[in-house]
Parts: sequence; C-alpha cells; structure tokens
Amino acid sequence: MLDTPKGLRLHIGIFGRRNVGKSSLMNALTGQAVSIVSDVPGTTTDPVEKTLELAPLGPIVFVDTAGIDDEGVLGEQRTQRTLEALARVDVAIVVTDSAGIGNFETALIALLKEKSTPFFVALNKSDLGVPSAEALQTLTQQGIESVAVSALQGTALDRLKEALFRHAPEGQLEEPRLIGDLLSPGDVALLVVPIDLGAPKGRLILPQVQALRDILDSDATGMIVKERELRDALARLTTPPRLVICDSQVVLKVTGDTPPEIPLTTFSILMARFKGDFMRLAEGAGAITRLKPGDRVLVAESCSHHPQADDIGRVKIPRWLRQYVGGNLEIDVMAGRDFPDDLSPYALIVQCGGCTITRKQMLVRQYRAAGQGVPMTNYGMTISVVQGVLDRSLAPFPAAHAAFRRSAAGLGG
Ligand SMILES: Nc1nc2c(ncn2[C@@H]2O[C@H](COP(=O)(O)OP(=O)(O)O)[C@@H](O)[C@H]2O)c(=O)[nH]1
Ligand SMILES: [Mg+2]
Repeated sequence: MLDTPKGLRLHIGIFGRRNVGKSSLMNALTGQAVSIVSDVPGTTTDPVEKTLELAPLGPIVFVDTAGIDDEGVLGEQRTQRTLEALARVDVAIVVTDSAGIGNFETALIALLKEKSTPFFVALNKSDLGVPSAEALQTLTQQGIESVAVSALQGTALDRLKEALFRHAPEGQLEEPRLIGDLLSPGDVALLVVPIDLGAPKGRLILPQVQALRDILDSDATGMIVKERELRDALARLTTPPRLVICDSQVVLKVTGDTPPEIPLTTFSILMARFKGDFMRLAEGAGAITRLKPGDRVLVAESCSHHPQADDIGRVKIPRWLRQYVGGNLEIDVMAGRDFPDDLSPYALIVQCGGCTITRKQMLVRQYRAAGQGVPMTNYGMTISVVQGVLDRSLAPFPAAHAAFRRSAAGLGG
C-alpha cells in the first residue's frame, strides 16, 4: 500500500452535511472501519485525507470533508475550505439523506460545476425510505446522476462503485502489472502461443507483447513457443519455469503437456487481473457451472474486428456453452461500444479480454453487471471452465480460485 505514491492515487472527495453518512459510506465502500462514525454532529472537524484500499483499485485517497458544513449553509469561510478540498480531488461524491437537495447541496453543486470536478450524488439512508421525488426531479433536471444507497445495510454499493469508476478521470485508475509481479529476477516465464489461421499475420497480439515486455521489466527471462514445441522446450530447461502462460484456446493441450508441479495460467486470466476486478470475474466463471438450458447469455466483445468463419465470440463460445449446459441457450452477441444499460435479462455475461478497452471501461461494465446481480466473466476463463481446467489455470491465484469455487458451489460472493 505504501508503494503507490500518493499523487498517483485516485482522490475521491466525499462532501455533504454532517450526519448524512459520509464516514459510513467510506467505510462501507472499503470494508474498513477506519473513520469514526458517530451521530454526534462534528466528530471530525477538518478535511482529512485517508488512504484506504478500495477493491479492485487498490490504494485510493478519500478526502473526507467533515466540518465544512456547520449550520447547513455554505458561508464564505466554508466555501474557501470546500474549494481547497476540491483542488485535491479527482472525483466527488455529494452525499445527502432524506433532507434531499437544499441550499447547502445546491451551493456545493455550483462549486463542483464551476471547477469542472466530476461528481454525482449519493442519496444515502435509503433504508429509511425512498428518496423524495422532489430531490430526484431537481437532479434529473440538471442532468446530475444520483444513486440511492444505504451505507448501513450495504445496499447498492456496486451501483455506487459503477458511478465512481465512470466519473473518475481515465488516467487515475492505475493499471496493476500484467505478469511482472509474479516473477523474480532470473525466473523463466514460458509463453505458449498458437499460430493458427486466427493469428494476425506477421505479429503477436497485444497481451503477448505486453507480457514479454513486463517479463523483461522484472529482469526475468521470457521464452515463447507454439503448443507443439512445449514438451521439447520444457525438456530442454534445466530448472522448470516459474510459470507457463498459454493462450486459452490451447489450454487443454498445454495443461496435459505441463507437469502438474509447474504453475500454469492463461493470458485471459492475466488480463482479468490487469484490466478488471479479478475476484468478480473469477466468481462470474463459477456461474457458468450453474447455467441451465433456456438461460440468456450476453457475449460482449469490445473491438469490432471482422468476424471470421469460426469466430470465438460469435461461434465457438456459444457452441461450447450450449454443449456444456446440454441444451439451448439464448445468446446475444454485442460488439464494439455497445453494452446495454439493462442487463437484468441475462444469467451471465461473457466479456472478451478487453485488450482494446481501458481498465475504467472494463470496471464500469463489471460494476453495472454487479449492481444488477448479473455474473460476468471473460472469454478465456469461460473456455477453461467448459474444458474443465480452470481449477488448474486459476491455482496460481488462491484468492481468485477460492472465489471461483465458492461461486461454482452456489455460495455467492
Ligand atoms: N439508517 C441509516 N443510518 C445511517 C446510514 N448511514 C449512516 N447512518 C447513521 O448516520 C449517522 C451519521 O453517520 P456518519 O457516517 O458519522 O455521518 P457523517 O457525519 O456524514 O460522516 C450515524 O449514526 C450512522 O450510523 C444509512 O444508510 N442508514
Ligand atoms: Mg464523518
């Protein structure tokens, strides 16, 4: 947590009158009770910065602006302090409760707009009643997004995260490493890449190139072979590789050819860690085992490449999933930027690895699904599940592996 310089972390400002539940929301989002939650007004008096771990982003900074509001008005001095806090935040959450949008919130929103700080409104304490129609109308008229939540009961936190990721500036969502953090200097990582008709002419694809570069950044050795040469390559090494990484499309053969004591994973699993919320994607993979004939599945591909005859998203994954459930599935395929707002008809979403989209875009998709209770996983993990080898390819990541097992057993998150 101390490794990330503070300046690079996402700074989230939490604004609102006292007692609306700012501290409670911060704790609910991060699952850590670090700030004092109290119903005595004014427990915290100054804007405080708190570095917290917010899954799946890692360390972020919450700027808790308790104390900016004294009487429910935004006087001159308080305006000044709000402005100081605003200068430090990348994205703001305006928290209110059943009191809705009053003078304080209106003044705050005006300041946020003036400073072009991205923000949205959290209507907290939804357990005590639905937000007033008046408040909702005031917000929609101004085109301001709002999310009804309950910090106390933990409801709609995924919706809150979706809004947060969507409003956060692109550059502030740090990407974790693709593979380098798994390797020590001198380790060998063995990459297995099929060169079939689907492989682009004369080059490697982005995740493969990125993996090689990240291996070099860790002072490790990258070795790359096609699946046919894997056995020979392993036999030639005097010490076994630290990790074998294969393309998901050859995972069955590679699993068979790699001795069980050598850790093995797929590029898709590395991409799940790199681009998205890994735990959720692993959980989503578990939902495949619970699919039933007649269920509706969304296959979402982020790039709009020219489909091939045996296209992975349009042909192979639908075929494998139907074989796996032993019956028909209603499968919708969407490519490019299309991703529905209403995901409720789906029992599962299978998203591509996302090499052409940003981490932010991937997280927004994931949390939109999570907010509607729809499991989501990626192409490669789906292939590993239907071929019965995900237990092996997730084994190098025990927490994600456990999330998959729990979900497959129907135990939920
Ligand atoms: N019923 C209900 N009470 C809440 C909720 N969130 C916070 N509270 C309560 O409201 C009071 C003030 O919360 P706190 O987080 O300290 O507010 P802050 O002053 O904005 O930081 C505490 O008694 C909390 O338990 C909620 O979602 N529902
Ligand atoms: Mg507080």
